[in-house]
Parts: sequence; structure tokens; C-alpha cells
Amino acid sequence: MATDNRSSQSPWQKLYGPNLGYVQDQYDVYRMDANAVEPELKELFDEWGAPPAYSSTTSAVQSSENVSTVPLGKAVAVAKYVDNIRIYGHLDADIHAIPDKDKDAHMLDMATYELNEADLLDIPASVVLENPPAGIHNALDVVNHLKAVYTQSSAYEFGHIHDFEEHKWLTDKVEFGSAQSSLSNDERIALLKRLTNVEGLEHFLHKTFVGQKRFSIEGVDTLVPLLEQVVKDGVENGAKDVTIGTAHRGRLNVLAHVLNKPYKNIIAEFAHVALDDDNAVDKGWAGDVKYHLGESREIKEGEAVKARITLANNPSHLEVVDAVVEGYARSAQEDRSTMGLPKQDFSRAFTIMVHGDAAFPGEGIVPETLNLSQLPGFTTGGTVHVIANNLIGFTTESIDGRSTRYASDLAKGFEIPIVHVNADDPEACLAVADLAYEYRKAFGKDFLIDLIGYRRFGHNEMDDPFVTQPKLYELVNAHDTVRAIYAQRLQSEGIVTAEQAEQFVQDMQAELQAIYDEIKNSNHAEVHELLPPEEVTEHWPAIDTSVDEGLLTTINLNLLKWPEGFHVYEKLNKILSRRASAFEEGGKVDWGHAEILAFATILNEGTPIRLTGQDAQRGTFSHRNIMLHDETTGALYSPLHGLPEAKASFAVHNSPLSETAVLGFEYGYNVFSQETLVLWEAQYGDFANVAQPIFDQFIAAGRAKWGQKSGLVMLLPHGYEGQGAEHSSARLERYLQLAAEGNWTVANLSSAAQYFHILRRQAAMLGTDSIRPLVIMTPKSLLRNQVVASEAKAFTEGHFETVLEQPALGDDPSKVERLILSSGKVSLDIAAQIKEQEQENLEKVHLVRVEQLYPFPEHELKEIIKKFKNVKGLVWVQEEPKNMGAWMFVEPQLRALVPKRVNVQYIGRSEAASPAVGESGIHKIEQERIVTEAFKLN
Ligand SMILES: Cc1ncc(C[n+]2csc(CCOP(=O)(O)OP(=O)(O)O)c2C)c(N)n1
Repeated sequence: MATDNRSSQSPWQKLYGPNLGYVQDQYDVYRMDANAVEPELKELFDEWGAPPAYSSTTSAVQSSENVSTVPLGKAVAVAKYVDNIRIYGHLDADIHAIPDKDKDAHMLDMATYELNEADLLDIPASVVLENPPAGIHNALDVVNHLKAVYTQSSAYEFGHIHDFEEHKWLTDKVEFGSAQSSLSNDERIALLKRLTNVEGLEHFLHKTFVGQKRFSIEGVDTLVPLLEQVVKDGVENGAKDVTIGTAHRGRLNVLAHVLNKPYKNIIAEFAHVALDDDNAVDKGWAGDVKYHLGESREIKEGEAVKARITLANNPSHLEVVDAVVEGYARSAQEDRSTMGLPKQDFSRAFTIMVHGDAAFPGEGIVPETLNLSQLPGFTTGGTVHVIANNLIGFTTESIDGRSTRYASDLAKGFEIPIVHVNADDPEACLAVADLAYEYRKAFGKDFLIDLIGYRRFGHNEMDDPFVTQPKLYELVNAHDTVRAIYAQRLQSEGIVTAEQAEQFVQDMQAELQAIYDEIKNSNHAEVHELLPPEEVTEHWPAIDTSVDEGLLTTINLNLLKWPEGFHVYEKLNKILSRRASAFEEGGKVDWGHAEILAFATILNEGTPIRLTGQDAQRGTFSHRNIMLHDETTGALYSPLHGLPEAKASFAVHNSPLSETAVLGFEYGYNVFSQETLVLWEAQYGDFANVAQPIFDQFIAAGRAKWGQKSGLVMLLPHGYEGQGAEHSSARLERYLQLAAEGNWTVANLSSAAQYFHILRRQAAMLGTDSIRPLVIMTPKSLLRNQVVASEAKAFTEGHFETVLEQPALGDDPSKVERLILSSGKVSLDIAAQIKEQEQENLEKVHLVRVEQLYPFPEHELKEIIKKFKNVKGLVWVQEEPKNMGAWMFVEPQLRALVPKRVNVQYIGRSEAASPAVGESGIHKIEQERIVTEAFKLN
């Protein structure tokens, strides 16, 4: 809602009635001579400009009679004072569990405004507050009330929210609304018990498993009831999925108390005892440390599942899980079961994200993920963020770790409301949790809670924090735990007795001890090694991915129809309309065309598709154009949204300029909706390394560590075309180095039909145990080059081939002396060289394209090699330097394929630090040498 926020928050609204008329007169004087008006008014005009026009109907103020008697200077000062309590209250608020030396009360001191109590008593409340409630009579009442609101355990920062409605909603809620705590006695006792559970678990683990790391929650214990409250609010409001991202800090406690992971399982992990039947397919065979593991919990209503809470598995890499959980939520919010765009429902799911106070301002993925929050392709309708603020990052204090006052300040640029809350006041924390969810529900936007506590121990429990923070830890050691503080508070209010509070503590320790005794005394297996299951390590099952000619032809023509009156840009229309004849005699299908046909046929089989990437709708190289723009109205239309044969949704979004967050998001989306074909396209393959932790920690290893299945497709455009160090290589070597245990497929394709079939094969594998991510090295200039275009037959009869042979160059296999193996674009460059060769020479060579590099097509290559008994040499030709590309990966495998007498040789660029030269002339020389050498018989 765009509104004039400036006037809404300006002091003018406080100067009702006759005062405003006077101010306007004074403004006229000010315009002539700025120094001719009272200094307070000058300051006001300097800052706010002209006051709004006064009409006698503006603000029917209750006590305008009184107002007119207030000296204007005082009225202005008090208006400023009141506003500054709202804006600067946080500087003097009681938000630091361990008192903070930086408290600053200057802006909240009435003397700063040359006011005293008598002045305030003289000014009616209505001068500074619209509709003052009962009991608030004068400005002093207002000031006292606002100070109580803004400077106690919660401090609010809303000044950066520019939307009038939102700002007013927030202000109303905190000043006189439901944002203050109101727990019943039973609820307060339950809260004390919860804090006792939280502390009790840590204490038990601390004393029982001495020296084992657990990244204790102690100091921010209130995180647990706070998270529980947000979950409860969400589920009560109809959320079916709550997805949570959190790092190591306090994770075990969150697992136990928010995800209901049984204490028994947690204790067994510390005791290194295996409780469950191992199931490597579901759980992952490599496993992970306990403070990285996720969990899922069902909340039931009778037998029915009311909601599912999911804590995402995450690696040690701080904050990278943020984008992944947003992807989870988005996928849970979308109904993909019918044609068109998926139907998103914000209320169906939402995310809670826990951050570290050092990681939040420090790690770049945080702003990248926040930036997704309002984008149509990525929004999840508001995330509740919590900074578990324990003052320190490992050993680093905030003075060395951030350039901002608060850990949360980064969120201001995204207009996210921020509340700092003292972690030692659990009731205030619950009230903030409610406010956060209510705001999310009302406005569909993010909210941030800066939960300020401390860290009871070192970074982990073996670190001695006195080495680096001696003064702070003197205070921490002397500081009571939040459970003790809250127990004391309830005792002083007569709600529990000291004996009851102590009994809660004893009960918890007794429960945990009994569980541990049972584990110790029963015959549980010791932990043992697990192996990856066959479904994962075995190669792909054969899948027929051809499409019936009649269906394909119909789909092809339907893809060229748009709604009545929709005008496709003329130049593009011409290009697209050529596709109509692709299935006629002599017709061909190019790369972009093959892609949309693959998508259309996949949708026809009921599999939804989501594709994102920078400029993905048009395609970086203008080859895709899957979203059309009406040249007169600018309206958007995708032929896949109107295709009569489509039986599932299709989403394509241009992503923001981010790799890490977007790739993480898409990975999360796909993990959470295994039935959807999710594709991410790098603008150029090189840029994918910006998202390295998403590849390394999630996509390559997620299944082995956590049993987390994904069928994500990554398209990495590249090509050695004389464009310099970047954009040439898609760093194939990286994906091959990470390839093991059947973790993903890596392909480098040389035809449009191969692309069509591999996409269809991937779609057919979704939802099965054999699914794995797919990395495709896609071309650049070849995208629109007819050399990669394929004939109709290749779509209606073919299937994906892991290896392609160049159609016979000679008829007699016994004459072949040299096998030339290559992959991707260079295979076409080699093929183009054929015409330069003497027939006699051609008879001695046989060309083979390795289209799938991992899993390595050992069997298929063996079958080919078998045919050529007199081979003397096998060469691997690549464009990348020798230390890059596929060579290092394929060399040992090629050697294993041929007898020792066969010379296995490398042809390509020499080892180099940079993937390609900058000068296109040199590139040309190199390229010519490579393809010529490929044919040179030894
Ligand atoms: C990307 C990344 N860099 C460095 C680390 C090492 N590391 C682990 S915890 C930590 C401190 C984090 O501080 P904070 O965000 O305040 O969380 P806390 O541990 O204090 O809860 C660091 C630097 C890491 N895990 N991930």
C-alpha cells in the first residue's frame, strides 16, 4: 500500500486544530526569513518542510480548546520528545541480559527538550496522541506509557518501515494493542517448566558427556519457547508446513523441544549407540554430526496430520541453509497439480529462520536470501527471523565483527520490522513471537526478532572463554540462568514455591538419567559403517523417453498458439513460427525448441516444472523465449500455460542476481517437492562457483549425509569461443571431482535431441530411489546453431545415449588405428574437421562422443572399443587446459578400458592457471591446433 508516509509520521499530525493554523502562518514567515520564527519551528520546517493544509474538519480533536492554550514551543518540543521515545527508545531499553555499557538515555531525557514534568502535566494527551485511551490524560502520562513500552525488555525499531498502514499497525499493537505479555498463571508455570527442560537437557549432557561438543543453548534458552510459540501461532492459523532453518547453536535443544526428537535418540548419539534399524536409503550412509541433523515432526489432531514441522539438515557453513528452507516453504505453499502457474497460498506454510549474531551481518547469503523475500518468483509471504544473539561469534566480539550497532541492522534496508528482546524475560519473548506471526499474517512480510542473551560457555563446551573475554565472562559466571530468574519471579508473585521450582529441576534430571540408564543397560548395537544402497550407486535404469510422433506434432503446433489478440513481437514471431515445420520432411529441431518440447511433453505426463536463473525467461543467449511479451500491452504469456496437453503447472522466473541463494532455494524447493522437475540455469557456467557451498554441501553430498534426495537440474552454459578467461569453461572438473557413490549425473551434450531425452529421463526418475541431481554443461553459440539441431526421428524414436559414435567414416573396423574421444562442443569442432582430412586418414580413425561423463559409461565404451581390434591409440580431446575439464577424471578410466599396448593420449590446452586466453586470435590458433592434432596419426 503506497501512502504518504512522510506526512503520516511527521509532527504535523500532533499539532491539531488551531495550532496547525498558527504553524501554517509561521511557515509563510519562515519562507521569507528562516530565522524569523521560533528556533523549534525553524528546526521543524527545516526537517519537514511545509505543514499540511489546515481545515476546520481536520482531526476532530477532543480537546482543541485546551490545545489552543498550550504554548506552541512546548507543544512542538513535546511532540518531538514523544516521537523520539518511539524512535530512540531502544537506546535506553532493558534489552541486554548482560548489561550493556552502551546504553544511552540522552534522547529520552525530558531535559534534552527543555521540558519538565510540570510542562507535560499541562499538556493534554490529545496534543501528542491520537485517541488517547482511558487513564492517559496528559503528556506526562503519554511519555510514561511510551517509555514503559519502548524501553523495557522489548525495544522496537519500526522507523524504517515506509508503508503507512504497516507502520500504524505496528505502532498501535505495541503501544496499546496486544503486543504486551498476558499469560495466565498456568501458562506461566508451563513456561517455567519449559525453561527447566531446556536447561535440564544441557546440564545433563554437560555432566554426563564431559568434553563432547554440543553448542549449548545456554544464555539464549528462551529461543525454545519462542520458537514453539511461533510454530503454535502458525499452526493455529492453518499452516500445514512450518520449515525451520537453524545452525549449530542450541540445535540439540531445538530438536528435542520444538521437533520432539526423543531424548533417548539424542542421548544415544552422545553415547555412540545405534538405536534404529539402519536405512541408508532414507537416512544417508555417511551420516553427519548430531548438531547438523534435521528432523521432521507431525502435529496430529486425532489420527489426522494437522501440520508438519521440518527442521532442515544443514552443514557447518553458516547461514547457507537460509535459502534452502525458503525453497522448502515455497514448494509447500504451491499447488502444482493443474496447468498454468502454480497456485500459491501463503497461509499453507511458512519459515522460521534462526541466525547467529555474527553470521547474520557477516555472511553474504543473508542479504541474498532477504532479497528474495518480496520477489514474485521467490516470496514465501513472510519469514520469522530470530537472531540467537549471544554477543560473540566464536571468539570475536561485535566491534570486530560488524560495522553496525545491532546485529540486525542489515534487515532495515529490506524494511523488516525489528524487535530486540531481552532473552532473560521469557514472557516478553513470547509476546514478540506473537507479534511476529501476526505481522506476517497481516502483511505477508518478514519480521526479525533480535533475541539478546549471552553465551554461557565458550564457542563449544571445551573452549575457555576467559582466554579472550575475561571481563564479560566474569559477568556471565555471576549471572543467574533464565530459568532461575523466572522461577524467582514466579515465586515472588506467589505463583510457584521454591520447592516446586526445584522439583521441576529434579524431575527433569531423573527423567534423563532413567533414559540414559536404559540405553546403557540394554543391548543396543554399536555404531557401524553403512554402505550406499544399490539404488544410488547403480547406473540409470533404461527408460524409453521417445514421444509418439502424432502427440509431438500436435504439441509442437499448439505451442505456437497464443490467446486471441495477443501480439508476439514481430521479429520473435518470425523465428518461432519456423518451428511449425520442424516435423515435416527435412525439418530440424534446435536446442531451444527441443527444450520447450521436452517441457511440454513432461507437463503432458503430469510432472510440474519450475525453471529459474538470471534472465531465464528469454535465455541469456535469446534461445528460450518461453515467456512472451505482448508488443502492444506488455502482457505476459507462456505457451506452456495454455497448452491443452499440459497436466501440471509450469513456472519460469527470472531470478535476482544471486547464485548462492537462488541455487539453494531451488535445491530446497526440489527436496521438498520431489515430484517437480526443478531447473536452475547459471547465466554462464563459471558463475556457478559463487554458489560453491550449495554444490559441495547440499547437492553433491546431501543424500550421503542426510538421505536427502534431489533431482535438481543445473544448466551451465559455456563454450570456448574466444571470449576470455570467463564464460569459456563451466568448470566441468569441479563436478567430476565431486562425483562419487552415484551422487549425481554430469553430462556434456552435443545435440538437441540428447538434451530433450536427458530432461525427459530426469523427469521420469523423479520420486524414485534412483533420482539424483543432473549437471548439464550446456552450450552457448551452439544453441542456435543448426549443427546441434536434430531431426524429428531423434525425438520420436530415440532415447538418451551416454555415448554417441560419429557415423562411420570408413567401413572397415579393422583399419581403425585411432579412437578419438571427446565431449560437448569440441566434438562438433572435430566433426567439422572431417572434411579437411584425406579419405585414407579418415578410415584410420573413429570418433566417439562421451555425452555422459558421470556415471562414466564404461560398459558402452567397452562395447565400442571391442569392435576395433587394431587400435593403437586412444586420444581424449578437450578444450580446457590439461589440469581442468574432464581429462584428470577420464584418464584412469580410459586406461582401464584398453589393453596396455594402446597409447592413451591427451590433446588439448597445456596446463594453465586461467581457463582461457584473453586474445581471440590466440584462442583461434589453439583451437585449430587441438582439432588438427586430434586427427594426426602417430
Ligand atoms: C561459512 C562459515 N564460516 C566460518 C565458520 C566457523 N564458525 C563456526 S561458528 C562461528 C561463529 C558464529 O558466531 P554466531 O553467528 O554469533 O553464532 P554463535 O556460534 O555465537 O551462536 C564460526 C565463525 C562456519 N561454520 N561457517
